[in-house]
Amino acid sequence: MQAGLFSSTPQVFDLPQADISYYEDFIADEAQVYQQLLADLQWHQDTIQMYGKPVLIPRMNAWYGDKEAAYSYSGLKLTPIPWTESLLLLKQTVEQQLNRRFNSVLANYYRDGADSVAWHSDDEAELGLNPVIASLSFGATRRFSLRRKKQQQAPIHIDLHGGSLLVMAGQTQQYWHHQIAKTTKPVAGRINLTFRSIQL
Ligand SMILES: O=C(O)CCC(=O)C(=O)O
Repeated sequence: MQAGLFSSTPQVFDLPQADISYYEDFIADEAQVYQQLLADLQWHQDTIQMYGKPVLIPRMNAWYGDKEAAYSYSGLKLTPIPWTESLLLLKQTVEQQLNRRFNSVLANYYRDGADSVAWHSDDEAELGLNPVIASLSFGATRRFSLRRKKQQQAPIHIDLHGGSLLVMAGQTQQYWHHQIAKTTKPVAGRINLTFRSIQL
């Protein structure tokens, strides 16, 4: 696999207390990378407790990273699986572009439009106060929405294309929630990789 970089000029969103950049065409051979990640990663569907009852989350996950980089997510304690070659290559490509290091990645696989992630922020203590989250997308385009935690106004929508890189930095996680809503439109699979740096 080749993680070919072909665009390095981002679209920057002018939002209060948020720092969001979007590189629409970041990975050149995204369809090939999608197939490789789908085949290679150890996907599983987690269960969370909701109102005291176990509920399957509506997407598949896999957590990879350096061995020290343990992480809690929606009440789940995740121990990272060691990096695959293709994830390492993608990590290095993102690190070069952003000039910063990541020690883990949460992979999400949305099988169809019924898979989603509800409004949340990546504000777990392990990530530090103003984390940089670098999010690569592969496969079908899905709508990413952002909404302020307080002073709620209409959400901002960004359609994340296969091959794109979205970077959330600064105070974004403190002041904004994000989601991938379900859609009734027929939509193929999508894989998202959110590179993170767990504070050790
Ligand atoms: O799939 C996406 O683009 C968002 C994933 C996400 O919000 C997360 O992993 O925290």
